Amino acid sequence: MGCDFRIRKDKEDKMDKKDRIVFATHNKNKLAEIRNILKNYDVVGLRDIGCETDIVEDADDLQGNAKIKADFVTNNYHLNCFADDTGLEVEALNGAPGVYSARYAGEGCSYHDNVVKLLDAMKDITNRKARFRTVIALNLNGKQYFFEGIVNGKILEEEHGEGGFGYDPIFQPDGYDMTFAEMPMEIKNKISHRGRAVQKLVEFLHLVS
Ligand code: ITT
Repeated sequence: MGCDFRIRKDKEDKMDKKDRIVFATHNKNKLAEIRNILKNYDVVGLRDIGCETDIVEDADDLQGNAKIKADFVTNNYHLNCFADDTGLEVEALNGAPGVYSARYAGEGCSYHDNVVKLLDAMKDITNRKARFRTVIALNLNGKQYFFEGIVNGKILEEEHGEGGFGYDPIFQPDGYDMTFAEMPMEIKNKISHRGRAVQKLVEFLHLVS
């Protein structure tokens, strides 16, 4: 009986204990979004593992940058890890700002500087079609996997909403009459580029666990 109890307790402890996975980001907004989606995992950020390094993302596409970040953690900390890179791709600007979305208005610029620069670049453009694209690189037990998520929409002519981050106040996803910055996080997470890529990651993690 004592033994039965111990087995049951061990099982319960195991069920309570969430699998830990590193999300290689310093971006608190992204970490909060992902924790909200991956509720069954103990998702920790770079700061949580004591990594203060500003990992240089110098690849020329999203997949390359996601790989650089995930590999940095796995090579230096020997942990399972995933990393994402996201770009806002505007059709009339031939896919810009794309892989340069974070520093579109220059090194050290703010989210608002980027928004202002994009609105200015598009002031005479009527084709407002754009999409957010996320690529996730996952390093799991010595193997590497990639997942992609896309959301189509358009760039508005002015900012709307206070929520979200980055280009959210000017991006309106198809099928909605509000920007990402006007939506509750739960809705954004369901339909967003990152949400969709993470959904694929979650399905994969369930398959392999
Ligand atoms: P890490 O590299 O530390 O993860 P980051 O801020 O550089 O964080 P990304 O490379 O993923 O983030 O994204 C590049 C830029 O794209 C980011 O700085 C934002 O301006 C924009 N961006 C990313 N995800 C976004 C989202 O969900 N909504 C609006 N803008 C977003």
